[in-house]
Amino acid sequence: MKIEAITLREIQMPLVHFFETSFKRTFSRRILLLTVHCDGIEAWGECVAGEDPFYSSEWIESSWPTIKQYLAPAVLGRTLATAHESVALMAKVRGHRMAKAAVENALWDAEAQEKQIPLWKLLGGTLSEISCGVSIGIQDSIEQLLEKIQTELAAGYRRIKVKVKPGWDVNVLERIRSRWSEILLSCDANSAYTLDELEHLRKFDQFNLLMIEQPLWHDDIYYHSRLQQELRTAICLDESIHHARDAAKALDINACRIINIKVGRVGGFTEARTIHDICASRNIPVWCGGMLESGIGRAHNIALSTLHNFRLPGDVSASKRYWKEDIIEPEVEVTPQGTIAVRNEPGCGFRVRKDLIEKLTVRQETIRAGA
Ligand code: OSB
Ligand code: MG
Repeated sequence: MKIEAITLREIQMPLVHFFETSFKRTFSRRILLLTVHCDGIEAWGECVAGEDPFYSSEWIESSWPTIKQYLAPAVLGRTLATAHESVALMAKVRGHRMAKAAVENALWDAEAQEKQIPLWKLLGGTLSEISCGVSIGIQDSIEQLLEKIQTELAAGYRRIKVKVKPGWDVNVLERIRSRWSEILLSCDANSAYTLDELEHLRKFDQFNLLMIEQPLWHDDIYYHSRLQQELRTAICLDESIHHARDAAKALDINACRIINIKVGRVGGFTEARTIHDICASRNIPVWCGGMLESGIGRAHNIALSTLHNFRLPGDVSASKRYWKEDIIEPEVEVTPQGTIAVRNEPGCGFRVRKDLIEKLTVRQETIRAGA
C-alpha cells in the first residue's frame, strides 16, 4: 500500500456522564482522529492521548505536532507491504507511543481493508466474542456508585472495576462487597498511593478483588514488586508498562500477576501483540484497557481482544455508556451475557460516520508526501 496522505482531525464529544479518576474528572473528550489515504482506501486510527498530560505525559497537543512533523513524514510516500513495517520507520522518535499507535493502527486498518479480511483476523485473533467489563469512575456519593453498579450488572457486564483514591476506597469496597459478595470486582488507583500506605493497602485484601490496578507511581515497576510480596490481591500494571521489555521485567521481578494492555499506551498493535505473547508464554492473563475511546478506538480494542490470552473481561464496553451518538455504525453493543460479538466485515468491521465526524470536527489538517 502506497501512503499518499494523512489527515489529522480533532473532534469534540461530550460524555454522557462525567468520568472521574484519581487524577481528573472528565466531562467532554477532545479526540484526535487520523485518516490514512492509500490506494483509494481511507483507513482510520484514534490517538488515545488525553486532554491533559495527566494519565501519561502524552496529550493531544503533543501528539498532533509529533505526528505532523515526524511520524507522518516517516511513512508518507512509502509503499509498505504490511502495517508492521511502519514500526521501524517511526522508531527514531523516542516515546510518543500514543501518537505512533494512531498511525500504525490506521495502517493495520488499511492493510485489512486492502486484503479484504477483518482486522481481528489479520492480527491473529481467534476469539469470536470478547468478554466485557466496565470501569466506573468516582461518583459524588457511594449511593450513586452502587446504583451504577446495579445498572451495569443488570446489563450483563462480567466484571466491575471501580476507581479508587485515598478517601474513596476501603469504605467504598466495603459497601460494594456487602451488597454483592460474589461478583468479579477490581479496583484501579491510577497511581494514587505510595509504599508508605502499605498498612492501608493491606486492607484491600479482605475484599476478594480480582486485582488492584496500578496502586503506586505511574513510572514504577520495582516498588510494585515489593508491594506484591506483601499483598494477597493480584496487582495489575497499567501506566508503567510501555513496551514488551517493561512487561518482561515486571514479570521477572513479580511486580504484578496480571497486565492491562492498552494499544495506545504501548505504541500500537505490533507491540501490544508482543506483550500479549510474552504474557501468554508465562501463563499471565491479560485484558484490554480503555481510554474513553470513540467508536474507532473501540473497534480497534475489540479486534485486539480476540487474541487468545485476553482471558479476563476488558474495559471495552458499549458505545452508549459514553456517547449519545457514536461515530461508527452500528454502534458497539454488548449482549445480555456481557460479550461483544466480533464482526466479519473487512477492516475494523464498522462503518465510519464521516457526516457526523464532519460536524464534530473543530480542526483538521492534511499532510502529503513531499509537502
Ligand atoms: O486507568 O484504565 C484507566 C480512562 C482514562 C484514563 C485511564 C483509565 C481509564 C479507564 C476507562 O479506566 C476505561 C474505559 O474506557 O471504559
Ligand atoms: Mg488503569
